[in-house]
Amino acid sequence: MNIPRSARRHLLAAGAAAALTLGASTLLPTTNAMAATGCAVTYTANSWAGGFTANITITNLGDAVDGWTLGFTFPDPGQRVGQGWSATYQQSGQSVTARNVSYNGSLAGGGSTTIGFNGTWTGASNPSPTSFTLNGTVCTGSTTPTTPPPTTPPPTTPPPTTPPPTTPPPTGQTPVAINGQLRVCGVNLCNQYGRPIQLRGMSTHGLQWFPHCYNDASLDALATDWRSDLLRIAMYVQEDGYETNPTAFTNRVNTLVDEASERGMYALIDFHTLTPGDPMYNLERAKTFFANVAARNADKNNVIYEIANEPNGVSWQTIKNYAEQVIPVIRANDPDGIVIVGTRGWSSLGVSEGGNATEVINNPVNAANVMYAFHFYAASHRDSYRAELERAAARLPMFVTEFGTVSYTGDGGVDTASSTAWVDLMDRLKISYANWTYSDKAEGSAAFKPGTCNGSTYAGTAVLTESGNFMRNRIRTPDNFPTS
Ligand code: IDC
Repeated sequence: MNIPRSARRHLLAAGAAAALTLGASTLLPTTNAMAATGCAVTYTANSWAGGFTANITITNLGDAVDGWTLGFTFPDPGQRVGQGWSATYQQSGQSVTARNVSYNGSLAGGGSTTIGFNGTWTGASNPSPTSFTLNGTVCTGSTTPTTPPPTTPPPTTPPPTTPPPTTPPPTGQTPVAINGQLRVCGVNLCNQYGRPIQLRGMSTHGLQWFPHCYNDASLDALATDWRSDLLRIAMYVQEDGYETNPTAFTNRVNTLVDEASERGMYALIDFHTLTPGDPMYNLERAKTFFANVAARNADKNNVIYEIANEPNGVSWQTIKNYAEQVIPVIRANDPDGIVIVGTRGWSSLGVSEGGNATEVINNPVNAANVMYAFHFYAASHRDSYRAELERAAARLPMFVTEFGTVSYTGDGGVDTASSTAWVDLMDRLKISYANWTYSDKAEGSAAFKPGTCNGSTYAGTAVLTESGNFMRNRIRTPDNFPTS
């Protein structure tokens, strides 16, 4: 995709410290008028003809606030805020206000939050706003005249993304070099020649727990020894994941996308929601996250977006509503990236909650280039699940974004007979898959023996568990991708 784009970044910093020196015996005032205030704002816009996506990072340089309103003015009358995320927007003329939503209203001193919106513009250019206020305090530096505004972000405010790599795209016989930009055609995943393909690969474990398992040596082994087509990047949202540090987790995901790209593998970005099972709980986080990763990786041809790992305890209609709000954010930034939507009952097409695929077949997501996730654990899910996947795959584009050779707990012994039946089925139907997990956790589903990630050897079979051996044998079977 070649979106004409221009990126602008402005940093505006200021402090309006209500300086009051109080003696030790003075009663401390409790009114807000006495609070120190100040703010720094970075505004980044990716623009194309008539449209743009803006990301705004707000840093509170004053005392903690509970509830905030950001104000700014568009320089051009033709600029309009459209769909926003992580804030509630109002526009009157050229003036815009953005108010916090429930989860980001409390900003500690030094704390920051990122919000964003998709907008439109009609003038000769799309200039960025140059002045911002936070709860009425101007963020322009006017109250600190002796200190010129910094021209680079202070260390406490890292930019929301790392810059795209300058490494040239891979050439030769890697999966990405052969297949290029993928798209959904009918119920299939098709390559740049419009021919159905199957991608076979591995999923990371939670990035918050096993960061040391994803390094140059392990990813080299995945690409060249396992001959994997795909790396699924499992970014938990809860359980000490994304919600604890959105900037750090976003950067970590983007770095792993680059690592997969350098090795010619597809990168499947997994927004790993699990508990709570209602994806709407994370809607604003999803919009913020996907706006960022889609804009950052828009020019790549190997990125696939998985927007909700395993919805559970919610209706298909709720999942569909979520998807129809997140997909436009991705498409505004990366128009041709495939999006995979989780299904009811831990991505079982509803089967694990007593349903079946009919609810999706009769009421599909209203967007193009979309696939549906199916997950299974071979020791827990057998014939009835296989039958439903096969039935669904005749009507819907299916992608097994996660499965285990063991029980649904992620632990226990490998069920070789059931795992073989499953992988044979996926091969026959050309259903792409990622196996849980490329990690050394002491549990049956992990591919590596415990302690492997403390060393430097990942290739070969000496470091593998029974599950790892099984999966390596299946994944490294030659791909036979069509080339015309
Ligand atoms: C499991 C991990 C386990 C971890 C747990 C935390 O294997 O080490 O303690 O998550 O929530 C899924 C989920 C996936 C689970 C996996 C196994 O997508 O996060 O991983 N599983 O239980 N769905 C079905 C099974």
